Amino acid sequence: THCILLGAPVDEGQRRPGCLMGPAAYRTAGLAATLAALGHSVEDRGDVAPDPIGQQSCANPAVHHLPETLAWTGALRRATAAALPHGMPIIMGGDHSLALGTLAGVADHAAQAGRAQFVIWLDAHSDFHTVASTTSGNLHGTPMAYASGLPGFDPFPPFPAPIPGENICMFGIRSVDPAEHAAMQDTEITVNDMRVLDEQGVVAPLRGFLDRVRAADGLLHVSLDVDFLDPSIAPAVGTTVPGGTTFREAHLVMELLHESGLVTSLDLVELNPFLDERGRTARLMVELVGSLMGRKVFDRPTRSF
Ligand code: DIR
Ligand code: MN
Ligand code: MN
Ligand code: MN
Repeated sequence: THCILLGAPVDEGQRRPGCLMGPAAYRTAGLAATLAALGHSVEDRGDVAPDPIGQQSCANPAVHHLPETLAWTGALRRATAAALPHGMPIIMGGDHSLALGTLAGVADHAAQAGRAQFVIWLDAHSDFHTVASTTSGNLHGTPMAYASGLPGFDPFPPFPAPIPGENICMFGIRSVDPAEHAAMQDTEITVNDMRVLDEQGVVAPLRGFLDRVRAADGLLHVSLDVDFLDPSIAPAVGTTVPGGTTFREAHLVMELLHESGLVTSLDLVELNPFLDERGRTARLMVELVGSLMGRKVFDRPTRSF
């Protein structure tokens, strides 16, 4: 695979400064070398620059950094869409508001290529607020609602081709606000919350979804939030939530995604290196990308789900 690294030093979607250091931490932790060692070609396109900051506003007084977020959204949308015809974009965040742009960029490419868009959202949070519904005002909590075409995103360009709920699968969920919960009731999104993973493990819930991606010959975007992981193994995130996935659960998700051969783009989000302990979270995230891109102890035949 030709891996295209895009730095997205986005910090404005939440309130704990430090996610802007994420791209540097991934480079320091050896992301490019890890991919190269697995036989991939790697192209680091550097950090994306946001568009000029405008003057947009919205009715919800809680919302902060709206013009900055719109500026990132436009630039990351174009950077993602531009990379996809040439390889697999790996977006090194940056907080999760960057997915407003990357999901829109994948949608642009999907429309161009005439293929359906699928998303696996690996996160403690559903990120299903709208600009109108968010009570924290942190726009990192909104990208899944944007990509689903919900109203309440007035200052944003309409999402190019809203993703049907059947094409979205969430994993690791354990923190959902009331407004998000209500909005998700009206969708067909598959929510594999931690209760589901406790009972069924990761293999069965993944299998059904990957079957659908393959049958549709879809593009599969993976969005990996650091807080998908348990805080005991991944402390470098502003919004830790106890009860997350273990080291092996997370690696197994990545290994199964690799064996599926279906993943076409990847976000790495919410790493806050200022909160890390001697780089351990950055290194774990790089190791997880290694598993997603083919590292294994013993070869197994490519799994057809
Ligand atoms: C909470 C926390 N639902 C909010 N969200 C996120 O602020 O909207 N933390 N995404 O990562
Ligand atoms: Mn998130
Ligand atoms: Mn999260
Ligand atoms: Mn967060």
